Amino acid sequence: MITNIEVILADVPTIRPHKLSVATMQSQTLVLVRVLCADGVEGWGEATTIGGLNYGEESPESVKVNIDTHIAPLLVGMEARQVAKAMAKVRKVIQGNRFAKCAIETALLDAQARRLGVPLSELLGGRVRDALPVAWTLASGDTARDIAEAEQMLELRRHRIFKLKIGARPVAEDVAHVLAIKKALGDSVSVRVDVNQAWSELEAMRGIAALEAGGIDLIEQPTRATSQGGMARLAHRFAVALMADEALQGPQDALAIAQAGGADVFAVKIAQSGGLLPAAQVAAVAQLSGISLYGGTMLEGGIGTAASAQLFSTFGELEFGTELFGPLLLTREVLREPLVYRDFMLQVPDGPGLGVEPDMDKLRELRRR
Ligand code: MUC
Ligand code: MG
Repeated sequence: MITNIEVILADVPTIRPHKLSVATMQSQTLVLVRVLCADGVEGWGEATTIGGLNYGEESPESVKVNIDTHIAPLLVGMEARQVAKAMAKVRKVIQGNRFAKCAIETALLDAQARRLGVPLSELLGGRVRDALPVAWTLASGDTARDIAEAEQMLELRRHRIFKLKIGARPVAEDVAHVLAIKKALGDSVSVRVDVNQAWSELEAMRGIAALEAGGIDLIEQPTRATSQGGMARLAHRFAVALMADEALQGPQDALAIAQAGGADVFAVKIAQSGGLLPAAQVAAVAQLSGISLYGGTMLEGGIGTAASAQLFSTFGELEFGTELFGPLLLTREVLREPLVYRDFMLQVPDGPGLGVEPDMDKLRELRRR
């Protein structure tokens, strides 16, 4: 039986300012959910987002208040082993709140997998890979600093895929910044951009043409998430891969985008999809439609990153890799044992459940009071 659900907010500074077109992050608010069960098993989930309400429509504070006030009372007293039944109740009664639902579903699945003594991936169909390629996001805002950072990552053998955050500056300036980095790093690394919706369709036509000519591999969410027609026209016009991120808020969007030809690649995000199982449905739509997969992040800490890794490990095809580097952007670790990044890959934890343990002493110190 589910006996208690707790939401913990913890503010952790980032290792450097992280500049997106929608926000500059100096710190990240981890949103962690802990579900306690009568049999002594507990499960953890994460609902971390980016920049308060700058990126998505749920904030750390709204997730906490909505779980505490509306979602936890629905679940306390229900059978903890019946995860699908519990989530069906939440999804029937609660509108929206995809990040909150994801954290709850993750915690329930973590608890159930621990009970069964298997990694969470085994409840999601079973893993087909034990390690995932991981991109690093260059977003210091400074070209020389980004190049130095990328060179350091190559040297450490931590990342050889780089995603550049652009869209805050005029198109020509952004293109010059990206192409300077591509030129410095050479052809053996993959350089991609994420515009986070900043461009108009006309700006996108100019920007994408120049980036494609410069050897950039992937263009993420160049235009407004709501402009499905625009993305479809751009995807039709250019050979370079276009990826949907903010436009993809669950299986229904996945189906609509696939039917409209609105993307070549899906950035699958567990929280943005509304949970691990809806995210698996997003991936299934992609696979059925010939759309490639990429494992996205909301810059979560170790819990959400492990949960994402458990799901992405089950994807047969993962052509564009993942960006599960969230914990590496933070100055503090909240797990007892950090996730392992080695040889350009994140090792998918193989212990029961998420395969990671939160460090309660560190969380006590970091949590908001
Ligand atoms: C996004 O839009 O993809 C992922 C990496 C990063 O730096 O920001 C996020 C969000
Ligand atoms: Mg993105």
